Amino acid sequence: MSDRAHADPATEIARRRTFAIISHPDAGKTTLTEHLLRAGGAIQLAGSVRAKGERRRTRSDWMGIERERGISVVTSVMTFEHSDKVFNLLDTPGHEDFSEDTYRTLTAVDSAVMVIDAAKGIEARTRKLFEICRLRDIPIVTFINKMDREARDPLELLDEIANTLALDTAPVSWPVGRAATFAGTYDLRSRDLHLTAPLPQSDSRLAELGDEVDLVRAALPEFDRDSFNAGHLTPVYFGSAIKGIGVTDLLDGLAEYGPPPRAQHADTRTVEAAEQGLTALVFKVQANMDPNHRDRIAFARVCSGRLTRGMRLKQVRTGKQIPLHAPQFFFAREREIADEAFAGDVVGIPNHGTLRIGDTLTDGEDVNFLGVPYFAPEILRRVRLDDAMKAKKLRQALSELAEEGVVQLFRPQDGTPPLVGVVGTLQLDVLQSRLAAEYSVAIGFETSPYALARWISSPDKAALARFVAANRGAMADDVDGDPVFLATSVFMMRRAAEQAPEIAFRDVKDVVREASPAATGAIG
Ligand SMILES: Nc1nc2c(ncn2[C@@H]2O[C@H](COP(=O)(O)OP(=O)(O)OP(=O)(O)O)[C@@H](O)[C@H]2O)c(=O)[nH]1
Ligand SMILES: [Mg+2]
Repeated sequence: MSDRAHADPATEIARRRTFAIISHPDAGKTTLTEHLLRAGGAIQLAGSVRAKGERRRTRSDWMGIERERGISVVTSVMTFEHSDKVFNLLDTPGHEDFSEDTYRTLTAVDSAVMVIDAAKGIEARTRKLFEICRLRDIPIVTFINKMDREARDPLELLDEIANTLALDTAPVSWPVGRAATFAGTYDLRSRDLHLTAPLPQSDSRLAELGDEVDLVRAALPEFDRDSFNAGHLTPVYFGSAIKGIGVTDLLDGLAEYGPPPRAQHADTRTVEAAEQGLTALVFKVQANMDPNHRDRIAFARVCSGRLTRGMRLKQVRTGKQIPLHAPQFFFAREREIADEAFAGDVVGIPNHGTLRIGDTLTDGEDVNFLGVPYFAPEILRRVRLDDAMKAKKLRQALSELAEEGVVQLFRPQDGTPPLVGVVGTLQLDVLQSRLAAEYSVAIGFETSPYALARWISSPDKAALARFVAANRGAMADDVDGDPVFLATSVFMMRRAAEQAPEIAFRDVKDVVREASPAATGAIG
């Protein structure tokens, strides 16, 4: 990321800003991402979402199905440098069917930008994502978007945030004009106007601004860094992502007070960002980003220490040594070799399936980061293969995509064809579309007799073995080989649980097997 030879780690860590953009679908996360990159000087011309048949596209929605449908399906990672800060930006999908991907991403960030559609206010997914951020002590910056359209009153929106989220709001900027006459923002701290074009002194928007600012100053708290870091207060920006208004305000704010890399919780201890030893957490895997080379990238957040190209890392789960030949910084689909990276950075590590979501990588220590969850699927389907000649290819493709977390895969122990499990049906569409596009395998889905899947475990290994033997026809292995019990109905699941009180049936699995129930339960 930088040319500085032998950069000082403390200085490097202090200039990292690693954040996710979160919200309800369609609030404008990808559009904001595009304009943040533009404001950061990272790209010349911002693309737009759903620019049909046009060459200029957004960077972060790069996958075929994302471009066809104009929605984000996976988190996109972008690392760029601006005003002496290194930003690692993660543009998450808003749709709840992809919430696992978003939740995993939230294990890798130090703050989040919550985007709100100014006409709609706090929507259901935004609220849920906010709650997850709060559980994880992730400070929130708010961007009220689409001010170029008919919007609700700004004070009313601030009220709604404060009331529904129990969060103090400190506006940092204020909108000048509204909807069609939205002309820019006023910086409440520096008192500078950031307008798209100069306004004459006599413009009524400036007079209104003066009155509103007096009111806002009297009624609302000023930005306070400690309250923000503690999660009690959110700084609020107004703007229009699509017009690039208010975006620089936000970027400057993140540079100024966005929290630098924080400590991360692990099973044996808390790992501080400033520690010398290298630790990193794999929170995302993405296959086939480059259609010409069937590659597979594990995205890891560096949690402490300095990562350098050529070093060997220990994969704590297996004890294996992983050579780091070509770590990469990503810019959506584009990439460059990372010679070194520091705490806060997100690096892509090409591999052939060795690295899994939830893996901890270190320079030797046996420590496992917590909090990368899998949720029990709501929907189970059997995969129907149209061309029997492709059975082997399908098997491999399903494993790869399941390791990536596109769907969950359950292989019944009685040898019947695999089941795929999803939280929402859009995941099935993504599976189908990616199997066709990336593996040339056409599939359909058939109903499965099973409705529920639960991970089972027990401290009493003999009891577990007895249960598995007695229920062989309803047992499956997940992608890690962990045992899963399948039931045809809630009633059947309950009955099985009553008859085997020594077995725990879980609907959340933390990738770290022995994580405490508290660590997994906090995510739901
Ligand atoms: N008028 C207006 N439209 C906007 C603005 N920002 C985004 N949009 C539009 O809103 C739609 C959704 O934008 P996206 O950026 O894809 O939203 P998203 O939050 O990334 O959506 P998901 O990733 O699918 O959750 C697109 O049609 C955008 O062009 C804005 O500031 N003003
Ligand atoms: Mg998006």
